Amino acid sequence: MSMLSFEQKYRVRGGTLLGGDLFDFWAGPFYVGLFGVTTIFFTIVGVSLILWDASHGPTWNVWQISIEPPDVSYGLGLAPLLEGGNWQLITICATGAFVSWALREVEICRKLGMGYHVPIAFGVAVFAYVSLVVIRPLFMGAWGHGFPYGIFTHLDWVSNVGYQFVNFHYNPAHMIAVSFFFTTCFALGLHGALVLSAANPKRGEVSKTTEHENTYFRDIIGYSIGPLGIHRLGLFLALNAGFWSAVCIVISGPTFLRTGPWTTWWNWWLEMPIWG
Ligand code: 07D
Ligand code: 07D
Ligand code: U10
Repeated sequence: MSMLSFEQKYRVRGGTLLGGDLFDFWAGPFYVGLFGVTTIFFTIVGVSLILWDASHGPTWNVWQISIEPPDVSYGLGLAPLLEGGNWQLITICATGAFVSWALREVEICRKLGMGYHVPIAFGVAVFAYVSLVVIRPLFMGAWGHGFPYGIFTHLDWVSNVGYQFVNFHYNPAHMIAVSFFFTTCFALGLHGALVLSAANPKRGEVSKTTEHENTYFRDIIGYSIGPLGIHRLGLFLALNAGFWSAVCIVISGPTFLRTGPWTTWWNWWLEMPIWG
């Protein structure tokens, strides 16, 4: 079957969430859709604002360009464009583009009659971003608590915020998130290695299947989670990594949560009445 007729089979009308047939077509390999148009719109406006802000100096060095959020003294109000107002508009564009992208993913799932797993997974990444630049700043009463949009300056922000809590490693949700990230890598390493070792043997050798994969893990640890199970586990691990990241930063700072330096947070253990 030629690639073109193969693709025709999947290029079905309908499944859109909004706008009916409007934009229900493909441009080359890309499905467009209303949310493709809104993605492109927010991306063009957002990138133009970054370039316009950068054009006011001090540098065109891509590693050093940085769009700073407003000073905390502006609270939750609007700031002048070159004093953080651009950061506010770029944040709206970025959120608009990410949400549009997720909705375009949903429309493609509906066209193909597939589950919504991919948009849900991307939704967790968007949630982590929104937790950094919307939810936490709202809880803390100032947009100035968002991170600056620059390659190196956003690293400075992570380090500075980390040290504001003395040792960010003591944040229990950060511990959970880090452990999920490590476990995700571990699981993907095992899965990639196992599938390649069975399905992609040396020239001339017969390719093995799922039964060999199952048997390998039964032989070594007495249990195999199975070919579908490993993908469920992978998704679970990865989504939790993103989710607990969002939690770990949202609980760092808002005063009503009373989470001071993370090092002293653990005093609850020492202060338990059971020690006498
Ligand atoms: C490989 C998929 C492709 C995506 C890529 C990123 C841009 C930015 C913008 C010039 C895995 C494309 C980059 C569009 C260009 C301008 C203004 C995904 C893959 C290749 N970070 N971060 C990076 C973002 C945050 C942190 C690299 C984005 C938080 C640390 C890249 C966001 C915190 C380190 C980047 C974001 C944080 C990085 C590689 C948004 C906590 C590094 C990313 C929208 C999460 C690493 C110089 C990568 C590095 C790095 C992008 C948010 C921490 C520039 C878009 C505030 C500690 N981050 N980051 O491979 O080398 O992701 O930095 O939230 O060490 Mg970051
Ligand atoms: C936010 C990215 C969302 C991206 C989106 C898509 C485009 C399009 C286009 C390519 C969440 C963007 C797409 C722009 C691109 C094209 C075409 C992902 C996001 C929507 N930490 N720490 C984390 C570790 C320390 C600190 C998370 C490890 C220090 C702070 C993770 C270590 C201190 C914050 C993590 C370590 C410190 C974090 C990041 C080790 C500093 C956060 C992952 C080994 C002194 C951040 C929500 C993440 C967070 C975060 C890991 C060390 C501070 C769990 C492994 C002790 C302040 N750290 N950290 O969140 O939770 O991804 O953010 O030392 O804010 Mg940490
Ligand atoms: C997985 C898997 C599996 C596979 C897989 C994969 C997971 C089962 C079967 C997939 C994995 C891989 C391929 C591995 C590599 C992937 C990574 C390492 C992840 C990181 C990925 C990247 C870094 C690549 C990123 C690339 C991107 C995001 C593509 C960029 C493309 C675009 C920006 C275009 C998007 C298209 C849109 C939005 C809609 C269509 C639009 C156009 C074509 C542009 C023209 C616009 C129009 C026609 C609309 C009109 C627009 C208007 C009117 C707006 C105008 C507005 C103005 C203001 C002017 O598990 O195994 O194997 O493969």
